[in-house]
Amino acid sequence: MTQSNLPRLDPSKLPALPNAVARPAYDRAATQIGIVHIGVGAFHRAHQAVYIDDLLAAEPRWAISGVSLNSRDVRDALQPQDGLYTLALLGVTPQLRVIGSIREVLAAREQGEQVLQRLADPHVRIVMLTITEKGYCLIGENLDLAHPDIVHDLASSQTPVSAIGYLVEGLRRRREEDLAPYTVLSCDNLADNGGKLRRAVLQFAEKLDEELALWIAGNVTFPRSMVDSITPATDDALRERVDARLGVHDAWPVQRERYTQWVIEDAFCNGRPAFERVGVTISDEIAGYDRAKLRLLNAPHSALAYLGSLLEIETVTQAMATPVLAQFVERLMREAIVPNVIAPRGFDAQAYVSAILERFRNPAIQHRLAQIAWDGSQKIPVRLLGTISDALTAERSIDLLCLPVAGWLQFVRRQARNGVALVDPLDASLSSIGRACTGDAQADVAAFLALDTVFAPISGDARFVQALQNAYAALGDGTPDAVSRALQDAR
Ligand code: CS2
Repeated sequence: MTQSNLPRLDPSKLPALPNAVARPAYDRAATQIGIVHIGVGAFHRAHQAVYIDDLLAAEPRWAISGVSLNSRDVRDALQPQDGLYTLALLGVTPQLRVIGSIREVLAAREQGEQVLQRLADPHVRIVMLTITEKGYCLIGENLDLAHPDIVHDLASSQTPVSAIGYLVEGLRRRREEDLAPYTVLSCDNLADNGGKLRRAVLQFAEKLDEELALWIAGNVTFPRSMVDSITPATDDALRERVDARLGVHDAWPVQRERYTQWVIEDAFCNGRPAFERVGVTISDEIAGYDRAKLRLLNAPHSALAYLGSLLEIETVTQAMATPVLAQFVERLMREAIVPNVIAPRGFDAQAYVSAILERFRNPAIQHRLAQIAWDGSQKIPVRLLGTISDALTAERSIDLLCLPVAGWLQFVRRQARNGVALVDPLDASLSSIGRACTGDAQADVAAFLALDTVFAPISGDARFVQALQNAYAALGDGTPDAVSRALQDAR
C-alpha cells in the first residue's frame, strides 16, 4: 500500500471534490440498510454496490451492510471513510465516481455477533454473496461435510465462520423471532449459483435442526443470478491516480471496465428494489445466461491465464496481442464452445464472442493473468469440464477444449518445479502432484485425474483421458516454444 500525506476521503470531503468526479446523488444519511452483502471485495464494490448506488435516490431503504468473512482489511480501509470509496471506470480517460451505497463494513472474525444481529434485522430483506467458488464449501453438487469450516459451524452453529453457517444462523434467529426470512442472492460465477447455495444451506440446516430446514425450504428463496464486469485487482497505479485526481486519499479504490451486466431470476421472498430501473435484467432464462458467460467468457479467460502464463505473458491485453494465443482462443470459443452453449432466447452467440474478444483486447485494462489463474481447482470444473462433458455426450470433438485443461496441469507443474505456491484451496495436493510429475503424459495426467473434487464426473471417460493426455503431451515440458507449437498445431 502507498503512504499518503493527503487528508482522507470521508463524507465531509464530497462537496469539494473536482466536478468531473461523480458522487452519491442522494442523502446518504436518509438511507437505511436493507441488504447484507457477504464478501465485500473488489468485485462487489465494482458491481452490485454500484447498481445499488444508482438505486438509492429512488429507493433509500436498500443500502448495504458489507461483511468480510476472513479479513479486516476492507473494514479497516473503509470505516474511516464512512464506507465511501472510488470506482474507476477504465477507458482512454478513466472516469471516477465515489460510491456511497455501503453504509457499514463488518469484519466477521471480530464482529460476528454484529453480523448476526444485522442478519436478524427486520429491515434487512436481501442477503447477497460474492464469496467465490470456494466459499460454497461444495464437493461436487453437495455440501462438503468434512470441510473444516462446516465441521466447525455444525459444532458451534451460533458462532459460525462460513457463509453457510452465517446464513443458517441468521435464518434461525429470524424464525425464532417470528420475522420474515431474507432472500439469499448468490452473485458468484457458478452455474446454477442459487440452486447450489440452496442445497448447501438446506443440507447444513438438516444436520442441525430438521424443522428449521423445512422452514427454510418452504419460505426462503435463492434466486440465481449472472454477474459480469472485468475487475482487475487494485494496484498502486490506481491508488496514485485516484488520490491525484481526488485531492484526498482513498485507502481502497476499485476499478473495472465500463461494460457491466447483471441478470437476476425474479424469486424474492421478502420484496426487492426495482432493479430494472438501473439496468439489471430480470429473467426466467438465467441458466442460459449463466452458462453462456461461464463458458464463453470465463473459460477463455482461464485458457488465456494458464497458456499465457506458460508463454510468460503478464496481462490479458498482452495475451490478446500474441497472435498464436489470440487465434487459438477465438477458435476455442467459436468452434468448440459455441456449439455446446444452449443460449437464451434471441441470444447471438457469435456476436457475444466478438464482444468478449473486444473486451479482452481493451488496452485501458491491465488485467493480470496471475489473478485469473487463482483457484484453478474451483474454476476449471465450472468453466471447462461441463462443456467437455456436454461435447462428449453429443459426440463432438473435445481436442481444443482439452488444451486449456492441460495448460492448467502444466502451469501447476511449472509452479511446483519453481517452488511457487499456488493460490488455490487445493494447493497442497496440487503442488505435491506437480512436484512428482516427470513429463510422462500418461502418468502425470492420471495423477491429476485422481483429484475427484475436480475431475470426478468425467475422469472415467476414456475419450477424455486420451484427449487430455494428447493435449498434455503436445504442450511438452510447458516451455514457451512448446506451447506456441501446440497452439499452432491445435486441431
Ligand atoms: C475472471 C473473472 O478472475 C477470473 O477468474 O475470469 O473474474 C472475470 O473477469 C469476471 O467473471 C468477468 O465478469
